[in-house]
Amino acid sequence: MVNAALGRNPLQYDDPYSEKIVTIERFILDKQKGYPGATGTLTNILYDIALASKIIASRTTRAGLVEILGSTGRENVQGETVQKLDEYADSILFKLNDHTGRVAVMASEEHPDILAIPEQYETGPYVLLYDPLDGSSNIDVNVSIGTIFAIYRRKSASGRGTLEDCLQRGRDLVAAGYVIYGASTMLVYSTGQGVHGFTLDPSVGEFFLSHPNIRFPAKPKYYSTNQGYERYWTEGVRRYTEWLQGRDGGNTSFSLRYIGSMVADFHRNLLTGGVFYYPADAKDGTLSSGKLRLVYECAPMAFLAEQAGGTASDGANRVLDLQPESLHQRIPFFVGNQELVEKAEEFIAQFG
Ligand code: AHM
Ligand code: MG
Repeated sequence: MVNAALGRNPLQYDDPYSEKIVTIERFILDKQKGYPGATGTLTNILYDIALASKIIASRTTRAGLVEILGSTGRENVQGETVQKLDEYADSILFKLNDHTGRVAVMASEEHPDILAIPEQYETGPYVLLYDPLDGSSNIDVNVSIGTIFAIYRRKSASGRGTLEDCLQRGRDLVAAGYVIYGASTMLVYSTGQGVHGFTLDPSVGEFFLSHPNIRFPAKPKYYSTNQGYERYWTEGVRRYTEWLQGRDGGNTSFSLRYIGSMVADFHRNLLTGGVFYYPADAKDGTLSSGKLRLVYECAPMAFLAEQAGGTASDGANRVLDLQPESLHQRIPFFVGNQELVEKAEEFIAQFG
């Protein structure tokens, strides 16, 4: 039916997919056409991650109903209690990618060392790193959680992949993304051609393109941080926070939103504009490097941020330029609208 006032069909929008329903498979294949010579290997890894996230989503949405909820009583390499849903997500991601011949090696936030491809399977050209369930302290209280993934080309020539394959700079990422298990499940990813979001229709088990070409809005609204730790922060981070609140006499005034699941905090800020930070703190007496892991959490989110017109910093350096020294290395992390991240760097450079 034509909308007389607009003179056009009300279902027509300006994006190129307005007249068709685009599944994630179709979209990834369309994007692959932009890379002549592409073999489809990366495309298939992305399919497998989308499939893994559907399986994980089906469990997370039933978390209160099945035996899966609760702690296993064991601790992971960070000394945190591992919950069963973390283990489930971890094993699904591994099992969907270990036998395909597309991946040389994997690494997961839940394991201290790299995850070798089993001997009976062939290896492939890519490296897959993931945080299977980020924000896992929120599982038991029905708050959004997420999966983060990062894909690199292998550096080693052949055979089983190595630790060096896993310790690459974020600027060499081939693809990265996250899945948010929230009111709906969304997969957001980039292969370096912008950031695109897909929403899962659970009734048909399919992701549909819902957010093409996501960009940070020009006027950011939120800052997100665990302000309960303010007394452990450095002078620069405290003053930066006062600036965000307009308490330093300036005219800025951002609202505070903090979920405690980085994927969910990042996702909200990506859609509404804002900055997320988990800075260095002295909770344990000496100044730490923060909480978030460069390889599993910060580098992939930094890649997405830059692809969406934002940026990410450790307070002094571009995150995508950092060379990881170990798999579980933590860094202070500031990510979001470029001007807000740069402002944090200014305060830290001036006050420490
Ligand atoms: P996790 O990977 O063990 O879940 O930890 C990472 C999470 C982030 O999602 C979140 O931003 C942060 O931990 C919250 O930490 P805190 O409770 O100290 O604010
Ligand atoms: Mg995590």
